Amino acid sequence: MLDADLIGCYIPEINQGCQKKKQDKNGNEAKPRHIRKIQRIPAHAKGFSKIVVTLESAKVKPMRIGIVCYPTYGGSGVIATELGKALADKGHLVHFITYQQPVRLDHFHANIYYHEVIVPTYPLFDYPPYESALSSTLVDVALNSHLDLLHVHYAIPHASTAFVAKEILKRQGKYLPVITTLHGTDITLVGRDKTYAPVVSFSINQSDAITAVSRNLRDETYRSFDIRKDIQVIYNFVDLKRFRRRPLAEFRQAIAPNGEKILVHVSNFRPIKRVQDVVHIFQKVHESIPSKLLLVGDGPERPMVERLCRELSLCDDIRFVGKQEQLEDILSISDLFLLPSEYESFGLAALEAMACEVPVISSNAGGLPEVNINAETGFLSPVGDIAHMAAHAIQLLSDEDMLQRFRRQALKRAANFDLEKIVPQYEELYVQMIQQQPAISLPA
Ligand code: GMT
Repeated sequence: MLDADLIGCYIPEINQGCQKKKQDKNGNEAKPRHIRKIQRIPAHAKGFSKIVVTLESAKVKPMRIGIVCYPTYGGSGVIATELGKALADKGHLVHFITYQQPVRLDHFHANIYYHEVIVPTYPLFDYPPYESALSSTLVDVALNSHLDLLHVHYAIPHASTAFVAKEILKRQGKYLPVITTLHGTDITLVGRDKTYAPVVSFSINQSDAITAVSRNLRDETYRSFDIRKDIQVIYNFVDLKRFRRRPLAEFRQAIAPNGEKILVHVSNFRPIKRVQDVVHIFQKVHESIPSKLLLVGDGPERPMVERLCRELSLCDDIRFVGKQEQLEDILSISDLFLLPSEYESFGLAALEAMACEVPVISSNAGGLPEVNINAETGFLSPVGDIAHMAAHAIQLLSDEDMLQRFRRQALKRAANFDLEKIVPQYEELYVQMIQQQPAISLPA
């Protein structure tokens, strides 16, 4: 195992202190060597990932990347964390700057650093100033870890805190390009609220690059705000090596002992997810097909959903399994994924299901039609049309040939969003941002 602090010595372009400048035979400074590719050796148990350095050349030079995100179970935090891990695997140095360790950041990785944002309290503060603490931490990390760029996920309040940090750094002679990724409710729900809108609009416009996770979200952003910059669509991604269907017969037997079909829903149980619709759809399916429903996740709607299960006398066939790390195992035993959301900018949960060969019954809201293809990888219905969704679920579950075909098609579709295809799009954007770095003149 390499010492985390020494890793830069193995990547000459990163740690100048460990590198002797090389000269060619004419005495000119030699171009930097191609970086040595870092490979990750799978750890045999949860814990440490080993890092080895090989001499294979890679196309992109290593960068020092700061990532800001919500560290909780939300989709934006998941994408930000998985992106950081994938970038670290490719040899970049990744610095997470968050108020708590991101949930999917569960392994040691020599190229990953974690900086906790501490928000000191004071009797005067009814509302501790998190944004100021974050901006100050960003300045500190950018200077001391020599960040090349900052990538913030979810506009509120990350885009404005990044802007403040960038302005402070500029006055200290450091240029820090800021990339803002819009994820969904930061635009469509919270961002539009007039309490936040002017700041959201201003700070998005101040970002050096803006990305949105679907065409729908990009268009919604242009509709809602006066954005005078290009918004690049970079879709959500899935790690197909991790999210793949595995034969877990014993697990399946434990959940569905009599060969019942298994339906699944994964979310943070917020009203926008319409989890009560999930239960109503299941009720109709259950009336004609022996079936079980797994509800994965937790959130504010859960008490109402539990009450509904009791009212409909479905408690024996619906299991609340809470927040789960091994999502791929649950998806591996599932036959159908339900996502009747009021809005989804993309629907990462649906993509992860499709990668595990689980067809999706979803609403047609937001960016869902960009992921779930109607009558191919599942079915789309208008928001709230429980009868339509249930009818399609019954149709699929009662036709084994059709179900198998949809499963193959779901996997094929998910492959378009493989991590290996999407992560390089972020890398290319980073390179562009670093290359367009303007000269900074210090204030007199
Ligand atoms: O709102 C949520 O459900 C969580 C939210 C987030 O930002 O944490 O998820 C959003 O971002 C995901 C990753 O980009 C998308 O896949 C989800 O569709 C999106 N959720 C909504 O738009 C409601």
